[in-house]
Amino acid sequence: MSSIKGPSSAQFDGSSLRIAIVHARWNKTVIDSLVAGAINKLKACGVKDSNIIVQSVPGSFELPFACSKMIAGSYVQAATSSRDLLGLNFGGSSTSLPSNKEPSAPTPTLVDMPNAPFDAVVAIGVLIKGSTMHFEYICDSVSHALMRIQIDTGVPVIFGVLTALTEDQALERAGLGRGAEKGHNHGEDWGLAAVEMGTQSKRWAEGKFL
Ligand code: DLZ
Repeated sequence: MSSIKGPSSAQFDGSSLRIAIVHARWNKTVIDSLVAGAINKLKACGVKDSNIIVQSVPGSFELPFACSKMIAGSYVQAATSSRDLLGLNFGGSSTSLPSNKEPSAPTPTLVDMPNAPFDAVVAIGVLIKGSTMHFEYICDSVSHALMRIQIDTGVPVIFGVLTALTEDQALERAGLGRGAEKGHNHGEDWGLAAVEMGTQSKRWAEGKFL
């Protein structure tokens, strides 16, 4: 009998979204497949290559810190870009304007800002239980921290952390199962979730509830 698990499908247009992926490097084979799955679905939803930013950290424990810094950094990048587009950046100073230049009218929404803040971040890690309590501590702290970051920043953080009891469990959840059944690549679901949450959070923030 086929499984009833998983989300029902919904189609969202990602062409105006900027999405970050931050992944751990522990358990690389599984990570690579999950990251590829997420990127494939982002692109299938129309997210532009140039709007998919991928960064890595050593292990899953570093994911929350990286998400937090990257979200904050994307606002700095966006502010810098909009100053540049408005012609307000001259030689690194945004306060001193050359005498022959009038400041442009502040119309950043009319231009295509190359470095907009991230609409969603996908945090990808693979934790595989060992013989100590290390696994439990990291699973617990990372999941709580990622939840806190999305609530505190208002930017959706997709929980792409596998918490597997065995290597086989991890492989199967990345579509790399060793048996006849390869399993399903959960990275694909995370890419779709990023586009949905990025789109919806923008709409909800504008008071649009269709
Ligand atoms: C140390 C460690 C261990 C034992 N296992 C994993 C793992 O299965 N998955 C993972 O992403 N990271 C692991 N790490 C590394 C920690 O997440 C972290 O990078 C280090 O403790 C340094 O802070």
